[in-house]
Amino acid sequence: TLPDLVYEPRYKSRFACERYSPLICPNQDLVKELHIIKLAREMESEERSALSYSRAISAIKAFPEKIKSMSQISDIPYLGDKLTGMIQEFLSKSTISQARQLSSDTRYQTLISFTSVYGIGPHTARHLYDLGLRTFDDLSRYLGSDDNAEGSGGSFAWREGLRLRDELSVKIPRAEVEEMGRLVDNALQDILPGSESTICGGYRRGKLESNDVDIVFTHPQGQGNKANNMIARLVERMRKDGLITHTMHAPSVRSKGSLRPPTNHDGWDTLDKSLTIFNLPKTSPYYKGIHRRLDLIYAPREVYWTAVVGWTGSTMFERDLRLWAKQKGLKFDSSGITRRRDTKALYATSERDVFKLLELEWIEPRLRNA
Ligand code: DGT
Ligand code: MG
Repeated sequence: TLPDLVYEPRYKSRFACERYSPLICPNQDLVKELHIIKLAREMESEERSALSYSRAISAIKAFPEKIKSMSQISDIPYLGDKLTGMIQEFLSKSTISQARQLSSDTRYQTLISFTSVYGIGPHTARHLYDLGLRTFDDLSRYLGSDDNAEGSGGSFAWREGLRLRDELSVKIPRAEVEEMGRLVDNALQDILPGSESTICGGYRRGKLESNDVDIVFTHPQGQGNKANNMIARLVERMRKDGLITHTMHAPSVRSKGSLRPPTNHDGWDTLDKSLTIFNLPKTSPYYKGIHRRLDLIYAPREVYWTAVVGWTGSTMFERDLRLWAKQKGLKFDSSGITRRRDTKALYATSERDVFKLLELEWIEPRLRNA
C-alpha cells in the first residue's frame, strides 16, 4: 500500500497532546485577551465555561500562522459560535470588549489578587470579597483580628501565605531554577547516592521565568520504595540545611508507619510529594533573599519517566494525555500507565517510551505549551 500522502496538519487535532504548542505563538495577543475571560470564569468557579476557553486558547496556541481573516480558522477545533464572534471582534478592534470590561472590574481584580496568596483559592477569595475585603491590607487586618471565622488552621496558612506573597509572586529566572535543581540534587546524592532528578514544569517547556520549581526524582533501587519515605528524608535533610523553610499540604504523603493506602486526593496522581517553600543559602551567587515555591515529587523507578511526562505539563497537555490514553484503552497519570481491560501496568524506560506506549507521536517538551 502507498504511504498516506495527505498531510494532516497537527493543529487540527482535538487532542492537545498531538499538537505542537510553542511557548509564544503567532496569535499571542488574542490568546492574552481570551485568557482574561478564562481566568474570570475560574474565579467564579464556572468550571465548564473555563474549560471551553482553555480548550479554545490551547487550540489557537497550536495554529502556526497569524490569524488575519476568519476563513483561516475553520479548521481550528473547539471554536464555537461565541469564540468565533470574539475572534471576529478581535480582528477588527484588536481587543475583546468582554476582556476589557473584566480587566477594569473591581471584583475580577480583587479575586485575582486574593488568589495570588498561596493557599487561597477562588472559593475562599469570593467569600472574602463578599465580606467586603478588597486589599491585602484589608485581608491582613481581617486575619489579624481574632474574630475571623476561618478557624486557626486556615488563617495560619493564609497569614503565612500573605506574609510571603510579595516574595512568592516574583518569577524565578532559569539560572536560579537550575541552581535550585543543583542544590536539590546535592542533597539527594547525600542521602540517596545514585538518585536521579529532573526539573519539570514550565522550566522544562522553555519558560524564561517560572512561578515555582517542580522536581521529580527517583532512586535506582526505588521499586515500591514508598515505604522508605524518600520525600520525608529529603525534606528533612533540606530543612536541616536551611534550604526549606516551610512545607505545605502534601495530600499523598503518608506519615511514618501509616497503613493508609495511597490516595488520589488531589485528583492528579498517587505519587509522594511535598509542596515546600525554598530559600537559597546566602553563599549562593543567586541569593536575593527571596523565598521560592518548590514542589518535590518522588516517583518509584519504574514510573519515573511517566512522572516526568506528567509533571512537565502543560496542564492542558496533561488533561488531553489522559483522554487520549482512555480512547486507546489505557489509563495515564503521573504515577503510571495501565491497560484498562486487565489493569496491567506498562512501564516506560525513557520519556520517548512513554509516548510510544501511548501510541502517540513524540513531542518535545518545548512544544507542550498547550
Ligand atoms: P509555573 O506556573 O511557571 O510553575 O508553570 P507550570 O507549568 O510549571 O505549572 P505548575 O507548576 O502548576 O505545574 C507543573 C505541571 O505539572 C503542570 O503543567 C501540570 C502538572 N501538575 C500540576 N500539579 C500537579 C499535581 O498535583 N500532580 C501532577 N501529577 N501533576 C501536576
Ligand atoms: Mg511549575
